[in-house]
Amino acid sequence: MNIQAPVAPKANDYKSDLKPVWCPGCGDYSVLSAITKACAELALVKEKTAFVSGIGCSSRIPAYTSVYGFHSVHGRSLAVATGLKMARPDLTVIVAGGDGDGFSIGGNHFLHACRRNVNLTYIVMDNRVYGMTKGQASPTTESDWTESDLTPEGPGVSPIMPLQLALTCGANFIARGFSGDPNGLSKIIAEAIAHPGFSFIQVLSPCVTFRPEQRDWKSMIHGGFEPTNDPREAARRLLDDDMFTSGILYAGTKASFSVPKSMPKPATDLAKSFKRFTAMDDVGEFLAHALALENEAATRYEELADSMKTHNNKEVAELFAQMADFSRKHAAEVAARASNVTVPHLAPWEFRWPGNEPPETTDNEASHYLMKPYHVIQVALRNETRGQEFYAQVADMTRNDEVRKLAATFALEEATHVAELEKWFARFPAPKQDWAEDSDPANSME
Ligand SMILES: Cc1ncc(C[n+]2csc(CCOP(=O)(O)OP(=O)(O)O)c2C)c(N)n1
Ligand code: SF4
Repeated sequence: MNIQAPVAPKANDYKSDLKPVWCPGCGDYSVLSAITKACAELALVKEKTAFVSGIGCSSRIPAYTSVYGFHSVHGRSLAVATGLKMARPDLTVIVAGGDGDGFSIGGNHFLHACRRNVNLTYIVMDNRVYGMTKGQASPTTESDWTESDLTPEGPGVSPIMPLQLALTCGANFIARGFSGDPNGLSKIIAEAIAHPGFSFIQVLSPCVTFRPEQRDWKSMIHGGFEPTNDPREAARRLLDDDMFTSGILYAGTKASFSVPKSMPKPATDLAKSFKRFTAMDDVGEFLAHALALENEAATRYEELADSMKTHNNKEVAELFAQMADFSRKHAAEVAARASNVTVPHLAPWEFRWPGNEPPETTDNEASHYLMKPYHVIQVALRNETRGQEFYAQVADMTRNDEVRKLAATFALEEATHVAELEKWFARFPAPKQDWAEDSDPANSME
């Protein structure tokens, strides 16, 4: 933990200038106040504090604070935070998100974060619903809640019990708080941050829009948990829990996880790693790479075509499907050349790409559901150029004449595709600057 400063900071020092876009009355406002108050109480150094979240209404919270923030991917906040803490053990890392983010799509990360016991503080703002996507049931929703059109007769399955899960999986600090008691909550949060290892706080934070009945939580919440460092005693207390008991349930004594000293360092010399990955002297191995390169490119284009179809972006879906066809044709041409060569079957880890994936595979972040045909051409152009560079490198480095000849031919073919694609820009001119603005977004909090 990083303690600062001769002048005692105030909660407001940890708030950003952004005005939260949560619905009026949403419990998350008070959670924000409790967190900033806890930061002030501990006098955390802002530059040494990082706040990581996933996706959801609650996951917007880092932007409303003035510490470093990372609004990451749905369900992946704990993975991001774990990586961050491992790389920068000097930082105080706080993680927050919703019950959907943390227990549904991110449920697996939650189990392993508890057992790994990295020194993080994880605050789940639990409203027993997916707020941001307009009110679907989450893993903590009551089995008989019938207000969602998706589950008109209720989810019909028992809600999970986050505190029980955290205890059995090995979290070192476990508590429950309530947004309606921001002072009590800020004390719990401060204790959690100061406690070593993985600290988990379930905060009951009403979604007044999709679960208006949760306004009654203020009359249902009650104290009762007293901290113990005995997991059996904590388990016994949970047997009597009605899901509204608040306080610190468990404060364990396990040491935090830290990176073993012998951990290998990531490669830093890219040029060296490129050489190691691409010097290919065997014709069969080279053709196995060429086939995989085209087939993987086609598969990713097909996935993108499907995804665009789902978003009703038909023109772009068709163009991606066309790109997939081209890649499949190229794969067939490579296969024809390989007909009298024994091409080994390589396991995924046996491929020697210069990066993590075949060079013509579209990056996941290159797509956007509102993208235009112009962007598809940009994406395809980048892929073909990378393919061309890959083949040119192989031709340059190999000691086998046949591989050199084939790789040079493929590089030339890729160059032809690049030239061809460049002409396509005339067919699909650049879109207006506001192409990414959605006139009918999935949910707007403003
Ligand atoms: C990979 C992925 N799947 C689904 C979504 C859609 N999505 C956005 S937020 C959300 C659930 C939010 O619920 P919760 O985590 O409980 O947070 P709340 O909005 O209630 O605060 C979902 C399913 C997404 N953004 N990304
Ligand atoms: S939808 Fe619910 S969780 Fe989201 S801001 Fe509104 S009240 Fe809060």
